[in-house]
Amino acid sequence: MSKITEVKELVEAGKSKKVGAAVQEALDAGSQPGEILEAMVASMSVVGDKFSSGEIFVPEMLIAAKAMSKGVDVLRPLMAGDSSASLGTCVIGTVAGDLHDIGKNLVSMMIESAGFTMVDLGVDVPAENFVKAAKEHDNVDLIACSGLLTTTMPALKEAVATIKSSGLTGCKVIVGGAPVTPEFAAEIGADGYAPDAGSAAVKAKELVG
Ligand code: B1M
Repeated sequence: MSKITEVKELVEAGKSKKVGAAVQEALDAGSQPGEILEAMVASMSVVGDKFSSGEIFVPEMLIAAKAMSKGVDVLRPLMAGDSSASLGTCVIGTVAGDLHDIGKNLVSMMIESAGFTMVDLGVDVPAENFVKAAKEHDNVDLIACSGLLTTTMPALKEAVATIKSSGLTGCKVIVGGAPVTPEFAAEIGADGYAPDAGSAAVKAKELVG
């Protein structure tokens, strides 16, 4: 079995204690960090499909998510790009009612590696907390809101509306997450949308540059 396949299977099985070492072995065997990350993201899709079909339940999803986070911890230092550029500060969080953070963490890592200082508010972030954080920190030019559930899309809308009516002039808002489309992002008044972590970093630079 290739090392990447092993990582994929360990994440799917939620083997948190073994994933870090397997990721390191895959790297040592010559796999690229991006390749390993892609394999782990694919594992989470398998986990999601198994949940949808009733084969597994919430605890198994949670355990798999923890395992993926362990793998990401090993990759994080290798994915950090040239952060010598200072593009300002970005406040990021997953919107109210939503506990999914793996995608948000990847987006945060990529925006940081593009040259931003990140203020990560975590998950289940009330709309007004994005504004509060943006006012409390210096040079916040960007707020990034993640949402993974169709049921929390209204919370994304509320977050954007609250930020836009807060008097934070010049602060751009980017949104994303699996159920979010470019059309929805435009409809709720976001300045930007990105489908994945890599393009979120590109869009972040575009919006602020
Ligand atoms: Co949940 N969950 N979950 N879950 N979960 C999904 C999202 C789901 C699709 C599974 C399924 O049914 N197939 C489904 C949503 C269905 C829907 O809304 N239509 C679902 C559900 C239903 C639920 C619960 C309601 C289940 C229940 O309780 N009955 C519940 C809700 C809890 C809550 O949030 N209030 C729930 C709970 C959980 C856990 C807590 C157990 C766990 C999350 C743990 C954690 O995050 N620490 C979990 C997990 C792990 C998943 C799946 C399996 C994996 C999510 C993930 O991490 N993917 C997921 C199925 C799936 O995704 N296929 C699922 C990997 C990650 C890298 O991808 O997050 O999409 P993603 O991020 C991508 C892009 O979306 C994008 O870039 C990222 C990287 O490329 N992106 C952005 C994300 N944010 C962005 C922001 C941007 C730009 C791009 O700009 C700001």
